[in-house]
Amino acid sequence: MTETAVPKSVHEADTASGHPLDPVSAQEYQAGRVVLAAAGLLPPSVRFAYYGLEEPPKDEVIATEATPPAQVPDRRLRAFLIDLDSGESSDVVISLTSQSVLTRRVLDPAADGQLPILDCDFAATEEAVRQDPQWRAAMARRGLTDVSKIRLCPLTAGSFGRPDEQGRRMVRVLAFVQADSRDYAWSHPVDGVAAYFDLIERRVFSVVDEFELPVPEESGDYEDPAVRGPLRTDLKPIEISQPDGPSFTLDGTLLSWQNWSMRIGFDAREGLTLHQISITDGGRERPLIYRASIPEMVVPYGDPRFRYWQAYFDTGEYLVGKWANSLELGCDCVGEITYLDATVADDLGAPRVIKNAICIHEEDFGLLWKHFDIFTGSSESRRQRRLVISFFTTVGNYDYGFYWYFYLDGTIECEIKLTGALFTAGHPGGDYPYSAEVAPGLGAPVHQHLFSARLDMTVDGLANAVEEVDVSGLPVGPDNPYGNAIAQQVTRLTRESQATRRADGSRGRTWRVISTEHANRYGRPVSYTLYPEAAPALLADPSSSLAARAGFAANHLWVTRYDPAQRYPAGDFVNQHAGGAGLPAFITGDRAIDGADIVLWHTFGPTHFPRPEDWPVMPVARCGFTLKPTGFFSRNPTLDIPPSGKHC
Ligand SMILES: [Cu+2]
Repeated sequence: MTETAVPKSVHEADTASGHPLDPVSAQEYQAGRVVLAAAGLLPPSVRFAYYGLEEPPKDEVIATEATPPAQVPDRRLRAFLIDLDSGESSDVVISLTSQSVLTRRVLDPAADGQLPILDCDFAATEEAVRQDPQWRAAMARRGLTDVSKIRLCPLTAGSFGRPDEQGRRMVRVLAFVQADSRDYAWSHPVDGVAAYFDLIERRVFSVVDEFELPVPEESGDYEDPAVRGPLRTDLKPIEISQPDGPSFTLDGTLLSWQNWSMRIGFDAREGLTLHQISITDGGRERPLIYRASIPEMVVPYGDPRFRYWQAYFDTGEYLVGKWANSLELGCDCVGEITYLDATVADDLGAPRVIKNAICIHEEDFGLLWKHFDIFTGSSESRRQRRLVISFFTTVGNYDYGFYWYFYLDGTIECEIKLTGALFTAGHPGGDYPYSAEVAPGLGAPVHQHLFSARLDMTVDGLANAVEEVDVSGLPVGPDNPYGNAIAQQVTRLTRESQATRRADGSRGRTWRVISTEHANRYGRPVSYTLYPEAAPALLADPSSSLAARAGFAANHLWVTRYDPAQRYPAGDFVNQHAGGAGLPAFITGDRAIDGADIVLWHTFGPTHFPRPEDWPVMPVARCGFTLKPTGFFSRNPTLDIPPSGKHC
């Protein structure tokens, strides 16, 4: 334990500031249940596959703030309800203000897709599959007769247009051996056999048994001294202390730090959401991003054998926010930490508080700037620091940390930390191209982690536009006789169809979000630039089911005109959706985006060929993107940062 401060856990009562974008409180979830029950929508067989805030449209929120106390927007909740007996799935929006059901749409699962996986689907699947005679026979053929030692993963099924799967709410189930309650099951995959399970009929309707590979035996239990060896004893403590406390303030959900200001939100589906991010400059509050979140991610696997269907939309199918961890001071976070609890709903729509779900703190981040001047002899340096807002979630085998960083110089970064257990398979030996051998006979198939950031930009107001900026060397010519010229090529993206772009590291490609109303003192539009990492986009063949379902991941950049209904890049109902929803559908109207209220959607993330060093637990891998002010300020905005010590 290296922390010196006592954690401050901010509880729900403290955060209920009455702002229209505040997360749903426990009382509100309960009040919403009363409205739904009164409407006859909650018979005992109904479960909540999602339950959260239906945010008011942007113009209503802005109007409320412009002339308080103008009419406060209607407080609305959205619920995805599924009847476990009939399978009937519905999307319901209710008003807490008027205590009424506003809209209710019953889904046609064959066309609309299925609602997300429920908490109860995990236990129900394991229990039922273990009883299935055909699956048991497949296990017995592999010498696995004690089914109590087999753990099962209910995995989202995708959509392959098969008649026996059409409209059926289902999961595909892979098995792992767990010899005792401490055994690390991911070490022991049972490959070649999958149970296809109907979640409504609660039965296995098909067992696929394609091949046999020995179940790998080597233990991966990294907590076992026999596996990890003795712990090191030569790491001296590092202590982080802020004797005067942190430099930020939290007023309800309003977070202020240095010149930054934003509201903190949390949603069962998206996890952390940031709202109304602005920066004060010369006494003037300048809006930057109305809403920032990571509303989708997909993890498609690249092994074409019987696990070809493996692709998890952790956000749209499993709801990453719902699986948020309770963070521990001194372990997950060190230093002067402020925690916020998150309140989500369980399968019954009852509130469940995740203690310490959101972590807020400041970090020293090395040098901000430094110069020794050879003419004056002056030597000055300043320390950079950043405000960190984060949460961590565990979806099945993987653990993901979502981090937003705000820097003194106006830079914003989003970073995802990927860690946890690789999803494993048997390894057939030899140079099998689609999987790495990470322990004897244990394979870790290649996969991608593709995240989609939704950035509802408001750079100095609602009227924004996007320019693609490439850089290249110019050929020798009359204006470039020595061939040293380097220039930017700037392309204005004026329509949605034109703004479906790929990153290009060879051209240093960036995207600049400019204000079409405000210029800087050089007469050029004020702007913020998105710096992508330029890793591969979706690698699945364009004709594949996956390419249709994860259409958003085909491009690194999309720009759409703001529409409050367009929130999820793979569509509202991702689970078993046949494809085409989300961003590809959003842009079919090919709206004009020049000088409009626009939303940027950015796809990023690693293509992961696992290494032996990623096993048995993976050191954190990182991915993300950066937003930097580009002529947003007139000069370096940090000249007023004081030296950090008297001797500096
Ligand atoms: Cu990975």
